Amino acid sequence: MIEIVIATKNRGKISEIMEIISVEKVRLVDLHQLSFSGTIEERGKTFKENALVKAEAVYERYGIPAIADDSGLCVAYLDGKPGVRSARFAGPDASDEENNRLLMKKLQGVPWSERGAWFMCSAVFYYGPATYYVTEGRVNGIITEKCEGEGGFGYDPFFYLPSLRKTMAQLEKAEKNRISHRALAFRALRKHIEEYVADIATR
Ligand code: ITT
Repeated sequence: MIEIVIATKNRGKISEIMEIISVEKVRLVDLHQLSFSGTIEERGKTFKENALVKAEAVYERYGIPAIADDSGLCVAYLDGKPGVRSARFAGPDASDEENNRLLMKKLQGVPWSERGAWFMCSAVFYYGPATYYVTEGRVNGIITEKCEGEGGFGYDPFFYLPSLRKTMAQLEKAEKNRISHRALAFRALRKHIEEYVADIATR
């Protein structure tokens, strides 16, 4: 088995990534299993930069290939914010509830037609010094005024998908993992991981 680390402690992401990129001959371990302590500073201006920082830091620490996800919500009315600061929108250790409350406050009274938003995800597979692949995924939606649904995490209960007539939190896990920004980014990344695994096997 080839071991690959998922360079995150976000349990919502871990469970989704595990399902999206299960690859034969690969054992995925997360940072909780490795008892990773410490923080990785996310100072980048883009999702890609931050995903790369996370994957590289974890690769350097453990010396095994790492995959990372940097993702967030971009709201048109807020000029693309919270964007890369999505996890810290309401403050450094903000909970999902606090972030959602701030989002509702900022969008109070904003009409439906101006509540367009999108989720972005950059995924990185880092498997050698300065050797990596980056992929991206995006999904468009509208920010609701009331939370609906119990699934997912983060901003999901407020992210409405017009084509499915449901919020992201109302989707079954498998359905979210078919259409989400993370699904799109990691499905594209999975091809590179499979090539890497096939390459190792022939050595
Ligand atoms: P790591 O850095 O350890 O990966 P994090 O939660 O800090 O975990 P990010 O910096 O990438 O991760 O911030 C992502 C935030 O964007 C996340 O906390 C949510 O608030 C939001 N987000 C990302 N993907 C989401 C999704 O699928 N559904 C709802 N909210 C999401």
